Amino acid sequence: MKFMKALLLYPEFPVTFWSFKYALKFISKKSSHPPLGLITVAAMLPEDWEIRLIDLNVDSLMDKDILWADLVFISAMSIQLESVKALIKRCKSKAKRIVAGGPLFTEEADHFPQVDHLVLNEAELTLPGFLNDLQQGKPKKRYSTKEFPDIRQSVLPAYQLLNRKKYAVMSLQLSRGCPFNCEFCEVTALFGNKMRLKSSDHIIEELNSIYASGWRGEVFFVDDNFIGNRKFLKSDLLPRLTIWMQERKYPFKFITEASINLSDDDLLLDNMVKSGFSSVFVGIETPDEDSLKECSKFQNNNRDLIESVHKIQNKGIVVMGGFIVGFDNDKPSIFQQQIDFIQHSGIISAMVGLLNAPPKTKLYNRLLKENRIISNFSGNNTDLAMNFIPKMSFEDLKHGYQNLISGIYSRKPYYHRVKGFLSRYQKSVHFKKRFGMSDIKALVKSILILGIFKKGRRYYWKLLLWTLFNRPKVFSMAVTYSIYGYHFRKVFKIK
Ligand code: B12
Ligand code: SF4
Repeated sequence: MKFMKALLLYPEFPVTFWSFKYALKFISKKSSHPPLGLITVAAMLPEDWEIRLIDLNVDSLMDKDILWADLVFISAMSIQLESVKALIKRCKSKAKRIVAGGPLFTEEADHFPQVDHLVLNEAELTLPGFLNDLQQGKPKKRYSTKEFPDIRQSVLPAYQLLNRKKYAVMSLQLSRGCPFNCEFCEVTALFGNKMRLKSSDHIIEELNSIYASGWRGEVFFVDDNFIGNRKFLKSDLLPRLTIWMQERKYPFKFITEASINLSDDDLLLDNMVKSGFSSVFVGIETPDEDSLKECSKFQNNNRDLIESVHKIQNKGIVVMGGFIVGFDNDKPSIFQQQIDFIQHSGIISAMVGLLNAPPKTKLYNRLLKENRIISNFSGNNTDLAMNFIPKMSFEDLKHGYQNLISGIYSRKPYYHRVKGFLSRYQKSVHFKKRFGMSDIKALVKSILILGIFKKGRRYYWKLLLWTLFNRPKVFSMAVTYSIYGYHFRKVFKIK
């Protein structure tokens, strides 16, 4: 293969709920997660190519980097669109050839005429064709597939390219796809319904690589639904993970995403705790049974959702939750119902968004037939925008949404929720790490910013003092959640 200099670019994220931008500065990090898709692509490029990775969320891109490259590779999700457009313009002004892939381009390929090569869907299937044609000197404009690759054959991501000290969390992936069919969800459109998993050996190899890179701390299994194959987890992966973690004295804290039926399986929960899982993101969406039926979220129907959340929390796993308003079945009472639910559940990081219809989803197709789609999908569900006409008036929805946000993120209800959660939360015995230097720095910064300079100091001090005297084992969590609260208030512009 002809020698090439490949510049891999990850566009900047705007400030959003998940960017954790305002929280990261307390721990001197630049970005929460590394670009796993891009380092996976990097590992699939010919060995003799020279590769440079610039994640614009953690490093600056210089003109000399662009001039250096023969080929520029861009990976992005929809929310990075503004930065993508700027990058394309910049690279094109220097006459560079661009190769693009990832969810944004896969879903909206026709919107990027300036990209020379759209290598869509999962790179395991489409990238080899592009590289082959490039070698022959006749690369095409578009490479796509309707197939889903067997990810047991996936390469080990090129973790060594990352500037790892700048990230708060490291990522790896066990599976792609989800067996459920929620109407609004892009995951099944992008990755299918059939769970495709790597082997335990594969995962251990990836963990070894992350460990060898010197990483310690939080590691995110970026699966859409980690528990899509529970039998494999219980009989194979989790026992192996437990041994691996025990041998190294629990160097990582695992985080993942899972459906609520996790709470139905005690053995699975116990195994997850033993193998080092500390938090899980769960799509709760809504406490309204009719709206759950409307979006085909049947796994959430007919259950006491609060009890399910508490069950997971009581095992020692923190629950983060996704919530949506704007379903056709939503009544004016939904906003207060969501507030009550979130406050009682003790879910601190509650991602509440307005319903949007990403292209290629079942929801998008239904709304298109009903002539209700009105604009492009921005990828951001907290920017007070919807890309379709809702049943409730948009003004009422917007107003209700704003009340909902202030009902859970204003200082009083927020600190109240944190205290309620910490008063009953039992931290897993496996994580013995006490306050380290970085925790001390975060504490000092939080004292300066939240305890001295900012409004609402009394809430901060009340929580810290209460925790210190009543629940000292979770004191670091009280500090962390105070910092998160600051981020959430800034993102939602709560004074
Ligand atoms: C981990 C994750 C996150 C993490 C970290 C994100 C990050 N920096 O990487 C967090 C929690 C922060 C997050 C947040 C959000 N996320 Co997210 N996230 C994921 C998740 C679960 C895994 C991503 C991942 O690492 N996958 C593993 C890698 C290997 O896969 P990949 O990136 O897709 O790459 C493959 C291909 O796409 C392709 N490819 C990728 N890039 C390139 C580049 C080139 C050149 C080529 C050739 C190929 C190629 O090849 C790779 C190998 O097959 C995906 C779902 C999923 N299964 O992918 C959603 C997903 C990417 N997220 C999504 C969304 C919507 C969001 C949010 C907007 C949610 C919200 N409402 O706030 C936010 C926005 C982020 C922000 N900062 O504000 C959507 C994106 C849809 C879209 N059209 O863009 C996805 C697809 C989930 C979904 N709902 O369908 N997310
Ligand atoms: S459970 Fe989650 S990932 Fe699976 S289809 Fe529903 S929203 Fe998508």
